[in-house]
Amino acid sequence: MLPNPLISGFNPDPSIVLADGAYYLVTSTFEYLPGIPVYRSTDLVTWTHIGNVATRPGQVGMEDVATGGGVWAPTIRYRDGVFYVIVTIAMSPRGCVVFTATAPAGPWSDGITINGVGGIDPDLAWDDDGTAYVTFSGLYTSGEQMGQHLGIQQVRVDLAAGKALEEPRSLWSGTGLKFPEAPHLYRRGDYWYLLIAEGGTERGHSVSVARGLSPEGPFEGHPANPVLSARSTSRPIQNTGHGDLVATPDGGTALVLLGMRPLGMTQSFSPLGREAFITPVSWADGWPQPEPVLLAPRDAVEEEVFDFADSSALEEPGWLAVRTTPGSVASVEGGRLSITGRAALDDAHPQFVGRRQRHLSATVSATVDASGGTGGLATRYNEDHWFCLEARGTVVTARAQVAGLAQTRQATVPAGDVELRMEMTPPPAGFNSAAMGGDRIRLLAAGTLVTELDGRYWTAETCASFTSRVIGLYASQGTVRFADFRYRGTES
Ligand code: 6LW
Repeated sequence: MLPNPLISGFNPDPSIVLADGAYYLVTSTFEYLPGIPVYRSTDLVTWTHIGNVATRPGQVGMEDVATGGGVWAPTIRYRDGVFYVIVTIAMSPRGCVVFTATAPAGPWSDGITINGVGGIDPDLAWDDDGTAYVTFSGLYTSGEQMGQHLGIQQVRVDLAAGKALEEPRSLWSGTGLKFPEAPHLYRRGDYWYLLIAEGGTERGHSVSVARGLSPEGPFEGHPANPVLSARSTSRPIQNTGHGDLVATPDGGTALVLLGMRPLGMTQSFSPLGREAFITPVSWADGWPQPEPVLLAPRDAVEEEVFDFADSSALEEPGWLAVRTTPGSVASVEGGRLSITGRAALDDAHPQFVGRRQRHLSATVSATVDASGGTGGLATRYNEDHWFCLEARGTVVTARAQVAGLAQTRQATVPAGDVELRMEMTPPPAGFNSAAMGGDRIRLLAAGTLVTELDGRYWTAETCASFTSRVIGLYASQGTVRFADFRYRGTES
């Protein structure tokens, strides 16, 4: 059985391609940079984060993008020795962009905008004669219905010139559930298959499929659509949808897709937001049938230690910053990471560098020297939802920010280096009030508990967020120096 989550933490909208015996998987990153992580595997089990598509701010133009805008739902494809990533840079003038690379670890091209694609979730496919099709979720882009869905649409495109060769044609609208989106188009045997998501990315999320004899349709829906959904079930993986099909090493088919791991009872909360999962697919009467998505956690303890002895530490591809690159927020020198603060964590441009929380049980710590400024360790969803341990001289303040309102607790610590630590664990099982909440969060300074939090306030549901938890280091004023950033996570 393949592990699930396949790639844990902030990794929504997965898209996958098999090229020369290796799998490459990309996910959405919204307002974070670098954008679009590229994960590589040869067996679908062990994955390495080999690089990112958008490593230069100019590729995505997101300096002032709205929270939740930015990089939405990339599709990765491979043709004639070239990797293609097509993606919507939402709420940005860049629109629908195609990036190319010959090496998937990068560097990737500056990207070319494809004019004439009015919507989100673009897919790229080629007919035998080389005609390139962009199939996407059509949206009204102006007027009173702006933002409403128009169903799945398609245009033939000239990739080199960056333009649609026709007005969008409507292909299919799914079964009538809300938000038909996330289309992917494939050829298999005599048929072209159009796989989509519908029902919205929340608990109603579903996968539906249609087929036709031409990439342009007409498409006929599967009689038993949606072919996959976890809605109204007690499965531990919910929100399953937004999938991409791929051939498995044993000659079968699998679907990679997004899902969530809600904690709690009937109302439930997902600290890690939308993660990447996988499920086997069988074929019957020429239709794909994905199996329900089952939990199969990896049992290893994963540990990462950054002592910042290596001045290139921030080039490791898992570091993230908000609307800018990690290297423009922090610098590594003399065994320390330094951040000079200009803004608080509720600013759209915080001086923050962090990494994905990837396990429901995780401990993250850092040693902080706040003799020259104010800063510390923070976990963020967005500007309005974060918590932190903020050091300033010998005072450590725990701040919990929800919907823009803050609660604080203070502790006094000895002068000099202080260890700040966050511990997250799932709630206890059982029929009690603790089991109804989110994960348990303990915030410690110099080994002493400063406060405990109910993690439900930093979940995809409560934050109404497309993103997930990112944990890291920040400064809001002066220069704060950090050593020894540690992440330790386990699912057991
Ligand atoms: C994405 C849409 C969706 O574009 O959420 O789950 C949007 N699906 O397909 C943002 O990730």
